[in-house]
Amino acid sequence: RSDGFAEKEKTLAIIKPDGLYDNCTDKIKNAIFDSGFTIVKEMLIQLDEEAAMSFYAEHSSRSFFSSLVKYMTSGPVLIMVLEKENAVADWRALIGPTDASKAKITHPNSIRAMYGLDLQKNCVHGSDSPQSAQREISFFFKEKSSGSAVTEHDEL
Ligand code: RTP
Ligand code: MG
Repeated sequence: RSDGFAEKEKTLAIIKPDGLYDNCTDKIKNAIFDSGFTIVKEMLIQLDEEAAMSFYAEHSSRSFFSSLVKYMTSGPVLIMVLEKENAVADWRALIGPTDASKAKITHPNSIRAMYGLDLQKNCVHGSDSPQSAQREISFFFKEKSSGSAVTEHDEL
């Protein structure tokens, strides 16, 4: 754009059960704000098996799928919509590689390195493309009239 206003983009972030359980929420949120994101929506929920399976449907044939569903339903998760210019790629860069134990060596300042544990318990999720971001945001924040994949929730 020539008028000096950058186009904003939205992405979906989740603080996973291990991130909430270990009280890393405030530190993760500080990293989010320090990197220039705005949290435009936020919702604390307990995923049921059906919602977790549906959210991660792309991985349904993978060997780790049932373990992933068990992990994501093991406690509450904090769903957030983040907004800034280049939000999708920038959030992925900030969280670091999937395997938190490797991230501790290769990307020590990333969120997964600092607050995650291993390949599964990596404390946060980030949409992997603008298309995924759109799909994932509407998965959790559909208009009430059309019904959401997640029915009961309290918006914070
Ligand atoms: P996410 O979708 O949660 O942001 O993570 P990601 O893109 O970095 O990684 P992805 O391949 O989409 O995997 C989704 C989540 O599944 C768990 N996982 N376990 N081999 C394993 O045991 C394994 N691989 C992946 C992780 O929790 C990962 O974030
Ligand atoms: Mg992924």
